[in-house]
Amino acid sequence: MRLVIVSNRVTIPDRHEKAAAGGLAVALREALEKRGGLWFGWSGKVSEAAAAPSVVQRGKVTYAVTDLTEAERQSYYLGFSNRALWPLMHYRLGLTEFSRADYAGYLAVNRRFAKALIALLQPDDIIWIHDYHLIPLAAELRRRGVTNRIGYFHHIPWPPAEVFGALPFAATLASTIAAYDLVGMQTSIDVSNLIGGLVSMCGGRSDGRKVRVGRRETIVQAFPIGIDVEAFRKLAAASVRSATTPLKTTRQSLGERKLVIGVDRLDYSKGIVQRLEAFGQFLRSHPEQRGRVGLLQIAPPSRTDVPEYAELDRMSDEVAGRLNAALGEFDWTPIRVVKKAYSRNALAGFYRRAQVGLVTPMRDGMNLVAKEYVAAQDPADPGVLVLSRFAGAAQQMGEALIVNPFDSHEVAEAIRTALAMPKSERIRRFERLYATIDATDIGWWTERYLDALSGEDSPQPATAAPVAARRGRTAASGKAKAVPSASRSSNGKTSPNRKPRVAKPRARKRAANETATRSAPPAGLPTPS
Ligand code: ADQ
Repeated sequence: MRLVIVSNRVTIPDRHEKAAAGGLAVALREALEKRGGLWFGWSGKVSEAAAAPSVVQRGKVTYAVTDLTEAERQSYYLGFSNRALWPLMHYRLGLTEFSRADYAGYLAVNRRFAKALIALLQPDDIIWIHDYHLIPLAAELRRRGVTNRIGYFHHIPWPPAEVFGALPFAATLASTIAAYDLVGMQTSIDVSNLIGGLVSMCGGRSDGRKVRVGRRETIVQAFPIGIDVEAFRKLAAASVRSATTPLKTTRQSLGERKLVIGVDRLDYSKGIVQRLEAFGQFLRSHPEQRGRVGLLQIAPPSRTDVPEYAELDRMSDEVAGRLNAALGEFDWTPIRVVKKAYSRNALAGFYRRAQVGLVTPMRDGMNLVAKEYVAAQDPADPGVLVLSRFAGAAQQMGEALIVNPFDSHEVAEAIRTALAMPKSERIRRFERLYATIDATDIGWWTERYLDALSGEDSPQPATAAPVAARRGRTAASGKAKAVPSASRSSNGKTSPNRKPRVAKPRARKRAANETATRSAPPAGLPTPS
């Protein structure tokens, strides 16, 4: 069975490239290489006329990419996807801008993608479509007679029907979800919101896992996305030894000062401005900390063509400047905002150096930075994760300090608690967090989703134990993995004096599942915002 992946943007690796930057891109490419497959989507380029896709072969993977016209980029991508769906899905009705012309452009691009894709499909392909740009794609494929198994994964939150229903044509768009065989969401909250919407807006019927709209039945299930934990752990451990990574330079420039780190695309959903304000609040409430700790906020600009993003860029500069002027000293700048992208190596080194990882989105599907921060820690002296309760990751990562990002005092106090936390407690929290993210890493996620899509998975409720737990092994590797613990030294090697802890896979998976569901409100209840 060939795997066909469809995503809004597709980057064709150049021939000499060793590894792509993002964990998701790497994981999807690996899944394709294993089975042999096709990756279809937008090239990221704009051209005058919508031409047939160009097809490039790299090993066992065929890349088929198509350009957009400028009108399509404006309506489908910048307009409906990023000015209507993105804010709406992040519960930001005030920022949601709907235009019928943009919606028509969104549907037209999905139609065009469907037509182009059909020409490339084989009868036994399984098709995996990614994210909100392409919600109606399966319906367009079905309309043209495609009967293959088609799955969808929604990377961002899905809001309750009261919010989603504000979108004109909400029911029409939501009902196109029924064209999929399997819909993957990040959390059980997203699952119950989507099912609730399909029932209340589209007349669907559901048992909480399957939903029937019209004549089609779709499974909606939570698959919390993970990262390549082992690779990230190795990168971070290597950064300690390397003389050239930014970690060394950061150490020199910070001296003994503690570091709080934030890493995000510059996006209003990430709560960057609110985070800067909370750090200012922390310094005002705890003046003894001034000069002893700094915040490094790494935030490369994204979607700069959308006005709300340009405004955020300006605001973050303004707030950091104001706080630095009010609280800084001649030899200490409290907040550094760096607006550029870094390599995975460099990021891993920054995370490792930081005593506090500050991940405080106002709303986020999952948030991979929270997982990367934990993966990068020194098991013998780990930092503390402060995590927004509105990140999907909070459903799994209950040992972080969970905060409400709308309350700057609460975030400020969590920073204080994290900085003062005794080592034994930091280690205890780290070990549980690491075990969770390791048990549900990116390999586990890809395998579990594809098993479910290809029908090799047995039925389970939306918040059920990970498949691998029931198989009694880790899905990613098929065998038990050692959890780094305090018995490992900072270079990642096992200390001869203490035995490494090897988590029992069953227990680890159970722990992962317990933390995955602990902080979730009962199914059907909207999350507070
Ligand atoms: P994003 O909104 O992009 O993803 P996130 O999950 O945090 O958010 O992933 C961002 C990625 O970009 C991380 O891997 C991070 O390391 C990287 N990154 C951020 N700043 C960087 C910098 N300055 N330099 C280099 N790399 C940087 C969407 C959803 C999320 C969901 C993911 C995956 O919004 O909720 O977790 O998809 O499903």
